[in-house]
Amino acid sequence: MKVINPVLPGFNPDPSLVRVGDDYYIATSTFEWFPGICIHHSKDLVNWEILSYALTDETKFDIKGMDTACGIWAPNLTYDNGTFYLIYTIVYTNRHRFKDTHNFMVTATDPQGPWSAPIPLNKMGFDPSLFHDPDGTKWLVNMLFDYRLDHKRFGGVGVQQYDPKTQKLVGPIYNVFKGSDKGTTEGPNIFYHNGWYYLVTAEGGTEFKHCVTMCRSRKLTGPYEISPYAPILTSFGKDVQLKRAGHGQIIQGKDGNWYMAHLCSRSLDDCSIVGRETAIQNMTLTEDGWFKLSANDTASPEDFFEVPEEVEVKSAKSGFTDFGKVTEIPLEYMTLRQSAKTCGITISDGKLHIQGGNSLASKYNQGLLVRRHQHHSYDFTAKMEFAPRDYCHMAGLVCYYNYDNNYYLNMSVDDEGKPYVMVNVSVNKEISQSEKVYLGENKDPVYLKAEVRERNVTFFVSQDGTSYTQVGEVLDMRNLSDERVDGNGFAGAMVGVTCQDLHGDGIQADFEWLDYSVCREELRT
Ligand code: 6LW
Repeated sequence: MKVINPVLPGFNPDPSLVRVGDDYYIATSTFEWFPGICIHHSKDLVNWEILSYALTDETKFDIKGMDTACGIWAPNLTYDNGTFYLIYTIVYTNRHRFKDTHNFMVTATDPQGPWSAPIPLNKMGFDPSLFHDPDGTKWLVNMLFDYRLDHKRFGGVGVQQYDPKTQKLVGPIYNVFKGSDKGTTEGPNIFYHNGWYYLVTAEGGTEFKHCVTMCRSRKLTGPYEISPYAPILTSFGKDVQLKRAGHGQIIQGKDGNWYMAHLCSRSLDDCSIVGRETAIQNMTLTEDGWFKLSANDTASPEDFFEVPEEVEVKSAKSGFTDFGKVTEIPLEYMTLRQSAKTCGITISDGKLHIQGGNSLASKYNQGLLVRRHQHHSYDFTAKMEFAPRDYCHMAGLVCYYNYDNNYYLNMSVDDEGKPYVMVNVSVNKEISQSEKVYLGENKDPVYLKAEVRERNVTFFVSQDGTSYTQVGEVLDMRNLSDERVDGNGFAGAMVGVTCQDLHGDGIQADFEWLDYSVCREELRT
């Protein structure tokens, strides 16, 4: 049966795929978004749903004030003898020549938690993973970052033993692989099969030269030889839909076949508006003990992969959220840097309530609740009740990449107290705003809509939910992509609702429902 890629559409980068019996799990990076580390679950590699987030407790996981694209980088989820091991990096600094990359481990007997308190590991680099050697020992594997200007910044792959009893790293650090000629060696993970230690790494950088390199050795600590098929996956120089393919993880499925999860980007004009997503490829173990793509000999990512069984493809979860019918914030929605509770985002009396927070330019106390932009064409609509008392009170619908890059259809009042909506545009350091569209007297509720159609997004307002008026001009969704934001772009466009209180006298916005409605041509089931 053919399965369409990506399996995890939208901002779901750096996949770590693990199989536990008949269950598959994928952990992905979340950066400054809260909660931390998204864990998807599937029974068949076909149907996936968000199972949980691993880092939900702000007392153990504090990313308040983090710069954009810092926070949680590539996680690694493994399982051994009844315990799930989740390793991750909190990147505190990623500026100029330095990266402050604190690696931690949490464990659980159930991927839905509770997860243990974080165990500090090291700070020598990012993309850590845990290797469970068949001999019973455990080893931390991570890329080694080198700030010295006369050394390669990506200094190779470090391997050091981890002692579960003392929860400490012990013994020497072996630099087992300095990288191929592709460079930028990261995302290292090791698995053992048939007498070989296989080392899989991401190389070429997560942009358009990204690739997956594979090595093997008879000894964990090397020496490793590079596969003759390397790179075993790359989009570079290929006419493929899945660009930026890299950061791979290979597992053996319950059907005995081999699969590789990897990140990719369905970019438009080389802009990854839907972020870096997760796809799966079929892998073949060759006669001479190497892994290569099953579908082609050019290491090109395929738009489809195969599973042996016919599986019923479940229809996607509805994008309509009626707050009269839910008591918890749906798992597809996220907040920034702090929990919904801390940000004053609650559900009661059949409505979502967002306390006014800081401006969208802030790294603190955001009253903002958004979900991943997972399709190139969809409508996002919000039914809002909001009674601003002055221009310092704003609330509405936002297409958000980070604090410098977002489009905000917001409602406020002018100095005569007349309510209006307009679109505030922030693209890196350029800011602008549309003309105001004044609302009639009966301003409660208002319906706010974003129509996203590939490269374009258009905003609308209605006071009856039927007839909509355009607000501002058509805007370019490509500006909300990894490639066009200043500095690091690692996340992906998000869409949702927000409220600001820049007066300090307390204001909230209430939402009866939110609707993320995918356009027909994008429907995949
Ligand atoms: C990830 C690393 C990377 O940890 O980007 O560019 C980081 N390479 O593999 C964030 O996705």
